[in-house]
Amino acid sequence: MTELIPAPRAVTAAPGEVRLTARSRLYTGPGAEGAGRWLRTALGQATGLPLHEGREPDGTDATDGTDGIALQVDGRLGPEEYRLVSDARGVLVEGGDAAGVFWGAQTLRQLLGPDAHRRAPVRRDRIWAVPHLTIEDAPRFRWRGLMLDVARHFMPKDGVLRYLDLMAAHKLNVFHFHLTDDQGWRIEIRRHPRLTEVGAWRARTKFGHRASPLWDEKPHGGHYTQDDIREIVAYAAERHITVVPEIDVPGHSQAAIAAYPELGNTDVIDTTALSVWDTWGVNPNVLAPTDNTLRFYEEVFEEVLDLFPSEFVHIGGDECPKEQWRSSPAVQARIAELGLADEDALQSWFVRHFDTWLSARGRRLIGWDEILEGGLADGAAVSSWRGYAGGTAAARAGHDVVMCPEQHVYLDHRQDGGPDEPVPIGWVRTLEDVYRFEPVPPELTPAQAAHVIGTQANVWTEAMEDAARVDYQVFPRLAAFAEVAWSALPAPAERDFADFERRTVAHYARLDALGVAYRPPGGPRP
Ligand code: TNX
Repeated sequence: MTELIPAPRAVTAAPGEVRLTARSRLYTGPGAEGAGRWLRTALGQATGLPLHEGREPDGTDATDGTDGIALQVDGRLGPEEYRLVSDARGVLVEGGDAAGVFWGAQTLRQLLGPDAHRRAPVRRDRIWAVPHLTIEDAPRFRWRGLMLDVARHFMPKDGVLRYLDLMAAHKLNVFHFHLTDDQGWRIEIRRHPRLTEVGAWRARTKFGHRASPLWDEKPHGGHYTQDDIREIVAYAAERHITVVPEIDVPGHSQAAIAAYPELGNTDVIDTTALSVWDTWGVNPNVLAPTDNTLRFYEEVFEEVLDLFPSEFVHIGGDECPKEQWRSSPAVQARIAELGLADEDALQSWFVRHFDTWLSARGRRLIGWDEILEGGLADGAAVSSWRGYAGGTAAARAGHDVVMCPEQHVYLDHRQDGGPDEPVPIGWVRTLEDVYRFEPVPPELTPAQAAHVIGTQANVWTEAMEDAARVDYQVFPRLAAFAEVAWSALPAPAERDFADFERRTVAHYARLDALGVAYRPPGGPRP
């Protein structure tokens, strides 16, 4: 039962076990109440055990018997660090902070076996046992991210909440929420209602070729209301997950231009004729860098900041073709007026504008690595997606970096070269490839490497129409990614993939209990 994923730093096993029974109590010390609430609900529904609060009237721990659980904060441990001790006194989880206790509670659920991941008890007579052991554990990175693209295919709110649960089960703590793109705008903005009235729906989807199951003539869409977003953010926070919103500018903006044609380059094309884009790729219809556009997006970001308390706000910045800017007299006049060298400098100016704007509001800007072109504002951070180069350059220049190179951790890419993969796009990225992904380039000095604040797996959903398809692409590779992000693994060539694979047997059983439609180890079922 100690086939944990992600692997903890150290496990010391001992003979014996703690058995949870109807008499078992759950004690939550100061600062551990949130983890206690989560654990009582999770284990309560799976086991049917009441896990009554174990606090004595005088406030002391009542789990000094033989079968209780105690959750406590111990300030001597570091951030997110935890220690789990199961012995004759019961199970004690101590965390350096509330998050540490929560990660320890997640480990405890894994120790109780796959059925502890169900939502109702399946066997009343079963014994819930935690082997006697001591676990010491802490994360390698503070940013352990998953990006979900809900613009290409909308994921209804329930599916997002479920993903947050799955992230927490893998000790991932940053949910990068890709909310806008050419093919859809997914967040209600009160000041600009057409963003969702018009921008949240496209008439059809053309993918690949006409015979493809994803080439269809049916409308796709949906959006989250502001209350949905508040719920998602609060649900994530209870799981120690930060939601980082992304509003993609100045490229990937056709849905916004379809809703508000004045945002586009109106002297180059008739933007009133644009609709929400119905195919994939890099789109030439980008924002016009006018004062009106800046003001419009400041109003959008004002509402976004109100909804998302995250330190970082993602402004996209990727794949902004410059053709329209080159052929637009208005944009050329703007470049001259601002005294800029060229269109790249204009993009940089655009990004800097929002960097200053966000900094003035106590936030930090993060963007895809294209934002490095033309110079990056101090304090801004980079999501390095086109390989390591952008991230390496950014770290050397003193910028914080989240490593998410498409060659390694793009989970939309196929996991096998066989003809039966349901999403046959991109490079082949097997479970082992992901397991051997190393976020920190070896050429960085220790001081530069410290700027690699973490890593992130990205899930672009062009070819994933529903949650089952997303599950298939994401699992089991997210388990390998989680171990890369959390565990202090050795250099890629020295990683024990066979041991990881051995532990995936237990993990598949957990995923089954959680209802995850992962890719089976032998490949797709016919
Ligand atoms: C590149 S990664 C994109 C996305 C696509 C993805 C498909 C990035 C910043 N831009 O718009 O969905 O490739 O793999």
